[in-house]
Amino acid sequence: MSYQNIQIQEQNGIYILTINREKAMNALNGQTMTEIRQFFAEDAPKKNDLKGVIITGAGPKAFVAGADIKEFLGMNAEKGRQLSQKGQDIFLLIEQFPKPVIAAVNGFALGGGCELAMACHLRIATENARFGQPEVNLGIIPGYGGTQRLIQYIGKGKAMELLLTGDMLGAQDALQLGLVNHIAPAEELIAKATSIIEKIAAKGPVAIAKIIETVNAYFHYNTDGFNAEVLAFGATTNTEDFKEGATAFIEKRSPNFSGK
Ligand code: DAK
Repeated sequence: MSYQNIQIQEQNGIYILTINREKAMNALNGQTMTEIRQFFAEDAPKKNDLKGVIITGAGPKAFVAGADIKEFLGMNAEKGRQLSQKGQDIFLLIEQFPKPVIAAVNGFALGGGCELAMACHLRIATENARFGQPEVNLGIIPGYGGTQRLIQYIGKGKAMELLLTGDMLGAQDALQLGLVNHIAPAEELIAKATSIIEKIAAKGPVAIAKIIETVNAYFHYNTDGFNAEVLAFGATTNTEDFKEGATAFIEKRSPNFSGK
């Protein structure tokens, strides 16, 4: 498949997947999600030389600033549930990929972007990286696993605060809380991720795959938490608040939520 919204570059068995929608802050629209699925489900498993994958965003400002808000309008509960499930399934493919996947976070990682980074095995960030789940500002909740994975990385108290306030975490705070593994200057970000993948590639591939599988098993996939998120996300997409939140964003004004 030829890709439109992502770019794949290979160097010595390390594949760099760049989300390539710089003008929209690399927001994840439906096509981009389909291409990410295509890469991890179909294309990458066929590459015998693959040592690992680095996911990053085009340009200097954003890793991924969320799901594409402009595609949200016209959502209903059923459609919301389906899209949430589809997104969770795609991010689960990344989390369970048997070779290391590293997020090279080069700016804003918000909403679906923070969820994408959290689905990767490790995160390396630049100083200007900002992490957050601002869905609450739009009157919805995270739908791609954010309510579950943020707790896994930073604990319930801090996760609850970020999810309820929509506040962002800077790179240093994210490092201190364990959301980020390393901070690197922008010009060394990919080199740092590459050197970690090279180190892992020198180990036994079966052991690497099994470590990924068993560490993930600790968190019990498909437990009620993820399913609860799908149902709750569907419910929030069916509200006046969500329409107002998304419209206000597009019209560049503050939302006026009615609570309906
Ligand atoms: N979607 C679409 N376009 C976006 C975008 C987004 N998430 N983020 C930015 N853009 C666009 C802006 O609209 C703007 O486009 P133009 O107006 O130039 O056409 C362009 O990118 C540049 O953005 P700004 O002008 O706003 O740039 P600034 O540097 O001033 O601000 C920012 C950067 C990242 C702080 C700001 O753009 C921002 O607050 N962006 C939105 C952050 C956000 O709320 N992200 C979405 C979180 S909600 C779902 C499952 C999951 C989700 C949704 C649905 N389903 C199952 C249906 C997840 C939802 C989210 O991710």
